[in-house]
Formats: sequence, structure tokens, C-alpha cells
Amino acid sequence: MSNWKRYTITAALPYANGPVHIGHLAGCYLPSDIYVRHLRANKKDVVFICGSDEHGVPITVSARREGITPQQVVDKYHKIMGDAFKEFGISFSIYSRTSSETHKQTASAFFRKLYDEGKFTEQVTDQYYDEEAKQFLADRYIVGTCPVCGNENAYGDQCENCGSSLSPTDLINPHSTLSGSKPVLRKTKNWFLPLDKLQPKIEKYIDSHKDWKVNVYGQCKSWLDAGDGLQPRSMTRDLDWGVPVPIEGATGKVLYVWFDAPIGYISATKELLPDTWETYWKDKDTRLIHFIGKDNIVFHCIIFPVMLMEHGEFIVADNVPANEFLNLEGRKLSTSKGWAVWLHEYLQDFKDKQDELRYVLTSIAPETKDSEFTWKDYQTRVNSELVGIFGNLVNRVLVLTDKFFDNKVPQSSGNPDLSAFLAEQHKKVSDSLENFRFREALTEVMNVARYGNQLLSEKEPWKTIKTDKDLTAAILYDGLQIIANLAILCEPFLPFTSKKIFDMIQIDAATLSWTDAGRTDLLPMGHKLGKAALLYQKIEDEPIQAQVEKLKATAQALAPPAPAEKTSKKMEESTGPKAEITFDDFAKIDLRVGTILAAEKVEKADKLLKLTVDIGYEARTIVSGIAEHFRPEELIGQQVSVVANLAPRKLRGIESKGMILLAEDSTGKLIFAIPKISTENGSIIR
Ligand code: B3M
Ligand code: ZN
Repeated sequence: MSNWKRYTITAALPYANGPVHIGHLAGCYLPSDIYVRHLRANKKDVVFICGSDEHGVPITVSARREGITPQQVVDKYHKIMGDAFKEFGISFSIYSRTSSETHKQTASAFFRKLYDEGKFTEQVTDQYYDEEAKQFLADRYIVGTCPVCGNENAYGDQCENCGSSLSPTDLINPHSTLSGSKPVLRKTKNWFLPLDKLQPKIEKYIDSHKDWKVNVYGQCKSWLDAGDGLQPRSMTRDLDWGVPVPIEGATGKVLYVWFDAPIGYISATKELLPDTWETYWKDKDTRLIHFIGKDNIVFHCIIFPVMLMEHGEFIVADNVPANEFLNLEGRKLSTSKGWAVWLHEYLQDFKDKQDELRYVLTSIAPETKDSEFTWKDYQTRVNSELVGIFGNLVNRVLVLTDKFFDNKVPQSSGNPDLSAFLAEQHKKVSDSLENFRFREALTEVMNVARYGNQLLSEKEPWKTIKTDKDLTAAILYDGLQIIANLAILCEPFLPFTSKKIFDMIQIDAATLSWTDAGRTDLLPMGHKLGKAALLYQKIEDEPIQAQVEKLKATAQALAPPAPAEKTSKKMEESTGPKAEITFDDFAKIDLRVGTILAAEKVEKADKLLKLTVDIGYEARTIVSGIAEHFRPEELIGQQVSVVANLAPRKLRGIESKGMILLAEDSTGKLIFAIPKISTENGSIIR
């Protein structure tokens, strides 16, 4: 194990706007807990830091939705999450929160130092402002019609119907969700971290970490190598929920949540160790590791390190072992769509089965690519692996020892094969853990249990007892040493199981450490054992079925219709009759026949094509959301019907003049709505 003096291990601070689900656990809380438990078993000096992320728009949006204050939202979820983590055995040294006073002071002082030293650039930009609510609007607070698909409830940053990523000024007919009024653009000043200028510094840092997981290193590189490289990023926001910007002339502004949240790691360490926290953040011999999910990579590998470097007093992360995503029953996990298994509910529904879930989630952890949790697979793994292999071994060894040797460790003259095997397994598990390969580590632990089962079925102590007591003693002696080894090796993964085994073999766990694994004399001869009890119970079909049904019911109650249903619903709406209009209304529309002369993709917009259309009296640019339906080259020469007098609007910075008419059939296929016989460009349609 590498020679660091101490460790600061952080796990991403979950937003306190909803409970923790299995995706969070598999993504970062279980891997970090396993890693920390392994360090502690090696008697390392380690702090394990986490807490609730209580600022930012995610919180204020939830507050509005639930009709309570942001403070009530964070109080509610901070408690639910903290309690659930604890019950699940996630062994944080502290579970803090970013609304704490210590955090406010720490984050303000951090910002102030960078400000005083001239590390920020000031920039005035146009932002939407709600004149009735008297506040600037975060992207999520602006709703309007999606320029791509026509969804009337698209957000300022994204349309959830077609998935396009938008900026607020893309929206047609934007309005504020706070007051319903039409927002106006207003100038506002914010403080930016000039990531463009800092790029060389960041590159040097990333390049010195080619040892990072490929998914992490690769994502960092693609940010750095993107077209124009890194762009300045504002570290302040016009918002009323967060840490106030601690400088003059910044009333009504708070720190950007991604500025304050990672400083939360430091604040939490301060709260935990008021006198010695600095050694965990400033001493070069401390190894800092951030455990996160892949959506947080840029913040932990680029923005936070550069904040720390600019500050000057702190160490930066030596590793950021981010995981990919976990899917559930074939779909993406989603809090808002109710497609999730919530930890606090699992703990209620499956009493005392923490290790069962820890086992399954570690076995399928999305370490190198997205992976999938299904209830059926959960049941199978628990029944065939935990019950069938692990539990079965421990139980058989203890029951037979009780029966044949009065529950005392019998005599043996030693088994060099077993010593070699256990030493080898100990090394394998340790290596895998140190390299953040937790699935592999767990497999090697299970291989120890498999070996034990094989030993029993080959040597059959229940038969040999009739003819050879010494041989039987040697077999069970080996079996007992194997389960003592398992008690040590499984602890990072299955801490509840480990404790139960230690109780059954009547050994004080504190007297052994990780380095004792591999030994074949953990249990001395003659040592009196405790009472055997089953480690795991078989999981029947019924509770599994109940979970699947619960999942579907919650999702149905909460979620907007799934994409497929949505298309057909849209069809129904659009095929149903619309309200009557007058002839004069209709006559206002200038419909023309045109021909597409040129077509090209719009950069960074998956759905948009930029078209040049000849409408007889002129050729003009029309941006259309059809890129997923047609290749640009197949459109050249296509005749189309054009709404020629539609007010121009800007899409992705391109002025679009007019609209092309299309029909959508029941399968979602788009067909150009055009006169059947080709006509001259510019012909009026009426
Ligand atoms: N709360 C994002 C998230 O939950 C964010 C992590 C902060 S870590 C400093 O995905
Ligand atoms: Zn859309």
C-alpha cells in the first residue's frame, strides 16, 4: 500500500432536494465507503467527508414545487439522507451540510481571498429579469416554446420533450415561472474564473494524472481539447438562495453553487477537526481523493482543483475515481420521474438486509461503463451467491465444529496449500481495492468462500468423522481459518456480515487488522466458538414482485408519459379539432412554395438544420428541427411549403426567417406537406 501519511476522502455532496437512491450508492457512496473501510483496516489516518449540498437552483426549484421554503426542503432531505446513509453503514467521519455557519464563513473567506488577489474577472452580461418578481431568472425559471419541437413548456436550459439543450434566449415566447410575466433582458455584473487563461495550468495538472481511470482522464481531455478550449465561468449568480457574495456592490448575488459546494468538503473537515483540519487539506503528504459520479467530473477535475490552486494554500486531488451510471430495470434512474429505488424505503422494506444491497450494488457497480440493476438479478445474486456460497460455508463449518468438536477450534498440523491460497487472495483483494476495482475485489473475496465450500465437498468431514477424527479436525480447522479470513476481507464490502462472523467466532474485531488476513492461525486451537446463526435468508419471489410493482406504480403516478406514449398523445391532440379561426386570421398567413437549395447541420444542436430556401422572390435562411429525420444532402432540391411571413427569430445565433410545413404520421415519421405536383417557387398556397 502506497506510503501516504494520511488520507482525505470525499464523497460528492448530494443535493438536499430528494432522497438518496441506488444510483447514488453505486456511483459514489459505496465505493468510497469500501475504500475508506479498507484504509481504516490498514490503520491509516483517514477522514471521510460528506454532507448535503443545500444551495443552488435544484433546491429552490424543489421548494416551489413542494410549496415550502428552501430551508424546509433542505432540512427535510438532509435528515432523510443522513439517517439512511448511517443505517446503511456508510461510515462518514462527518455528514455535514452547506447551510452551516462554518461553511458560510469558509466559502466567503475563500471567495474573498481570490477576489482580493485579483483572480476573478468582472463581466457584465445580459440576463433575463422578472420585473414583477423583481429578480433575475435562472435558466430553470424561464419557460417558453421549444424552437425545435414546439413544446410549450421547455426550460431555459433544456427542452424535456425533445432533449435539445437550449439557452434562455432560444425560447419562443419566454415567460417567468415566478410571476408568469414576460422577462426582459437586463445587464448584470458577475465574477468569472478565467478558465481560458488558466488552461495551461489545468492541462499540466491533468497530464500529470494519466493514471486516472480512462473514463475520467478522457472526459477531462475532451473538455480541454474542445473547439475553443475552456471558457471563463461565472462564480457568482443572481439568486437569493446561497452564500452571499462577500463584496461591496454584490447585493442580491450568491456564490455559484459549484463554487461553494466543493468548499463544503473543507468546511466539514473544519467542523470535524477544528484544531487539526489543516493537515488534511494543506499537507503535501495527505492524499486527497474525490469519489463522484460521472456527471461531476468537470467540477472535481477542473474547476475545484483550479480554485484550490488559485487560492494557493491547498493540496489538490490525487485521484478522482468517478463511476458511470446505474440504470434500473431497463431505464435511466430518475428522481423526478419516480424511477428509482430509494435507500430509506429499501431499508424499511428489507429490514436488516443492508449487506444484501451492498453486495449486489458492488457486484454490478458501473465502474467502467453504465450498468443495470434489476430486482430479479438482486434476488438471484443474494440467493445463489450470498445464501448459497458465503452463508452456506460459514454455517456448515460452525455447525460441524459444534457437532464434532464441542464448538472448540480443533487441532491441526497446518496446511501449506491453504496458507499460499489465502496469502494470494489477500494480495489480490488488496491490489484491486487500491486500484479502485471494487467489483474485482469483491469477486476475489467470494473466491475465498468458494474455495472453502470446495474444500468441504471434496473432503467430506461429515463422512471422515466416522473413520478419522484427526483428519476431520484438520479439515474443520482450515474451514474455521477461512471464515476468520473472510470476516476480515469482507468487512469493507459487507460490514454487517463481518461483525456477525466475528461474534460467531468470538473474536474481537479490533484485535485484527487487514494485514492479518492470509494467516492460518487466526483462531487458536482450543478457542471456544460462539453460537452459529444464519447470515442470510433466501429472498422469495413475492417481495421481489412487490418491488417491481411498486416501482411501476410510483413511476406512473409521478412521471410524464414515456416518450412513445407522448408521441401518440401529441398525435391525438394535434389530430383533434382546433379552435375555429376567421377567414381573416387565415388570410394573414403567407404560405409559399419553395425549394431547398442548401442544407447543413447546426453546430452543437443535434436536431437543427440550417436551410437555404428559394421562395421565388428571394432565397432565405430557415432553421428547422428536422436533423434527426433527414440527412442534409437528401434535402437539396426538395420542394416545401413555407410560412413566409412568420416573424424572424434567432436559433443558435442564426436568424431563421419562416417555417417549413411537415406532417407527422403515427410512427413519428416526418413528411413534407407540399402540393402534389411540383409548382413554381413562390406560388401562393391558399
Ligand atoms: N450536489 C451534484 C450532484 O448531486 C452536486 C455534487 C456536489 S459535490 C461538491 O450530482
Ligand atoms: Zn423541444
